[in-house]
Amino acid sequence: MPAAAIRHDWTRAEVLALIDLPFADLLQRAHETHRAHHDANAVQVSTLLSIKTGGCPEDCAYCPQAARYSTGVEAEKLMSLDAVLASAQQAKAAGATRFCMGAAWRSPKDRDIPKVAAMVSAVKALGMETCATLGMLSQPQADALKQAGLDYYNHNLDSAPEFYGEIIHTREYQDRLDTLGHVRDAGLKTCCGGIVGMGETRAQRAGLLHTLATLPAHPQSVPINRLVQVEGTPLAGTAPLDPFEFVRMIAVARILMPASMVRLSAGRAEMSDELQALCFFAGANSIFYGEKLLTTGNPDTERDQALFARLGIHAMEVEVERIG
Ligand code: SAM
Ligand code: DTB
Ligand code: SF4
Repeated sequence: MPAAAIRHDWTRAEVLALIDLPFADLLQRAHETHRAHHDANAVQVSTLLSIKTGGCPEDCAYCPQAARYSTGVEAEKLMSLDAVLASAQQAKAAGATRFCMGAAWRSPKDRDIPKVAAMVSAVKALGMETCATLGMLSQPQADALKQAGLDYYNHNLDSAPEFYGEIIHTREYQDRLDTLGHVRDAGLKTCCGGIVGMGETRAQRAGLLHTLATLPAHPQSVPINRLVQVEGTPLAGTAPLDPFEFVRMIAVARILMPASMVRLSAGRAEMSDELQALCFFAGANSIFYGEKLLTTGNPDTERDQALFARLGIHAMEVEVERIG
């Protein structure tokens, strides 16, 4: 099947119609799209490291790192360059090709940028792709990180615009769109997605996907996180999402943004192997690999290696660029 044209003009109604399809119809369409654009048996493998943990001034209702919630996460200082480098070397030895450094900041201070830039350059020198997620960025900050060798910047929209206000009050949706603009203008690749399972409706999940798919450029990487419920956060105790709704989310992301990497992101530790296999079939082709996400657990590397072997999946060497 020839690869269909990549569209940026999806309507909300079209996205809703897709997410509402009978499950088998949706999966068939998603899988066909996946095969037209990707090796269906290759999965990109990234490792996350929290370079600055906890003590965050924001109030994101899902997040264990917000200072205002009692979650047991202690605030720490920015890690040393040596410690970050040692962790990246370990991730590379375990098979990761991309290293993503996360900081619990609302936005970095200008004086933090040279420190993170040094980490980026050192990780890049190992031959790994680099990614950072540090909160809101100004244009000069984005430019400086690009200069240091940063490949990707992760900044999520998190939810549909109309649901966002129920989850976060300390930062506007527009602030996120502005940062994404700075990231694109710096020539960085964008990693942008959201979280599901926060009590949103299916229509609101479609709203998030519609917003992502109608950005000026599709994010090269689209992380779909399933809420990891952490005791002490306002969202602890939220009714768990039907796993098939999660698969629908992956499938519609794949159809709307056919050339992007769709990441089966947070929440895998609580997923069965069968659910993950369904997500890969529906078009997920990227994961976080390694025992920890930022502060919460991820499947251990042996479990992931065994799952890949059972499914005949191989780790992608280096991501192929296909998106303009
Ligand atoms: N502080 C920066 C920011 O918020 O932009 C960067 C790090 S922040 C932890 C990155 C993303 O992790 C959030 O946007 C959210 O999508 C995801 N995240 C945080 N806590 C989560 C949780 N409990 N479950 C699922 N995803 C989560
Ligand atoms: C993303 O979309 N998910 C990752 C990464 N980007 C930074 C973070 C998941 C965090 C899960 C909760 C935690 O471990 O603290
Ligand atoms: Fe802070 Fe990021 Fe957590 Fe929000 S998601 S509380 S900004 S670390």
